[in-house]
Amino acid sequence: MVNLILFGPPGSGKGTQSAKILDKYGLVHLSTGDLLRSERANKTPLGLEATKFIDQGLLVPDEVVIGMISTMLDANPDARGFIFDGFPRTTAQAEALDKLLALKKTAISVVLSLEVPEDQLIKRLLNRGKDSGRTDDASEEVVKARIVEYHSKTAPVADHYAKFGKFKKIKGDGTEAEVFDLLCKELNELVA
Ligand code: B4P
Repeated sequence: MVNLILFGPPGSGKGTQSAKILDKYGLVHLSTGDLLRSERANKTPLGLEATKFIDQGLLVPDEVVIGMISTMLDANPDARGFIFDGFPRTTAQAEALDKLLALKKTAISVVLSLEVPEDQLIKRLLNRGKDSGRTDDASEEVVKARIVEYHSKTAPVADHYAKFGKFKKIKGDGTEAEVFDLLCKELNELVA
């Protein structure tokens, strides 16, 4: 079983590259961002609660996203592996994920971190905000708040997996195809 965490700051291309990896490797895609947006679109109590955080560029509370991931793991008992996109975003989420996977007698295979300079992240997100309708891409203020949140709460997740020798940086500021090629080089070795 191959379990990949696609890691990186907001706008680094996690969602974009996940879509390409799914097509090629047939892993199950678990994006907490997509799951939260779907809850929000359906106006569920969880979605309405999450909206308050997302609109300010803040992370949604750990217990909410950990619960969603736990449900999705149980819902896919026959998966040959998972891509975790946008999760874990805190050390508490990483510890919870490790435990959930251990219960299923598996573990994270590798964390691939998309490295993109901050000015490009801001440009990409504001550009997407022009027509995505995403409130968290709508203003420079909220985009910058997301990047601050990333540095304070998400960046430490890198150390958590580096301790186990599972963390690898990938140059994320090339074209989508160039970044995908770099990711495939890593994944081909794992999947073979
Ligand atoms: P996410 O949905 O995870 O979104 P993201 O970080 O904005 O995007 P991503 O890195 O996937 O970038 P993308 O490929 O789309 O999170 C949204 C919010 O949900 C969070 O802020 C938080 O509030 C909440 N949330 C989610 N997970 C959570 C968790 N675990 N805990 C707590 N809260 C959580 O690319 C961005 C743009 O760049 C696109 O327009 C794309 O076309 C462009 N792009 C991509 N690759 C490019 C390239 N190589 N060159 C040029 N442009 C590129």
